[in-house]
Amino acid sequence: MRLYHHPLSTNARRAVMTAVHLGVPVSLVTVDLAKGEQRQPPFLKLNPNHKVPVLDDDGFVLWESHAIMQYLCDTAPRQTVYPAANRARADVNRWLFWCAQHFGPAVELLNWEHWIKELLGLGGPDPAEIGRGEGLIRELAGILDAHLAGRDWICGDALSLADLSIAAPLADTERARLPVTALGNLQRWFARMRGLDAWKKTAPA
Ligand SMILES: N[C@@H](CCC(=O)N[C@@H](CS)C(=O)NCC(=O)O)C(=O)O
Repeated sequence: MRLYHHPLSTNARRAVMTAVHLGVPVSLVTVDLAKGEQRQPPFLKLNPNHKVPVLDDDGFVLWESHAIMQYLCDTAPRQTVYPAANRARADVNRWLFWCAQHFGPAVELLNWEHWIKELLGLGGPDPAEIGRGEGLIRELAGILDAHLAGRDWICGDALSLADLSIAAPLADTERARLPVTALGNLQRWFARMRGLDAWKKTAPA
């Protein structure tokens, strides 16, 4: 399997972390986002949305990081991070959708305003957008922090795709200046995530 990624893409990192955690062998292919390789015809044929990650499993091409995480689990019969039981799986799915729909995009907004925009020569930060992003993160990270009170993991009593998904964008805490550092439950859980092999092995060089 080939997994197209970029080392600084936390959307790609959640898919790469899943592969590493499961021990599913993937060859990583770096897409040079700064040079716009994702908008060139060869990559657009794989993903018309011009985004990483993309998985190519012997010609079966899959985009969207959460779909890739779930697919990787389905190829690993003894995996434990995506439970089979209906309610346990629904609980994990709930957090994956929460991350895809709410948390991830709010982090992306602050990444964009604080450094990506400038890197691409598209101007400086917009204070109104920063205020909006910070408001979203305060609310969402507050919900996660409250949920993590007295828990080691987001779902049940073991690591799941929910943890891998939501930890990934937190790698940008400093660069995106996420207002999360005072949230004790969240920080304790995030320290646990940073201790995982899958986290350490996927850290950008
Ligand atoms: N919802 C997508 C988001 C992917 C995404 O936004 N990828 C970014 C990097 S973090 C990207 O490739 N951006 C390049 C572009 O939009 O041109 C997923 O979860 O896979």
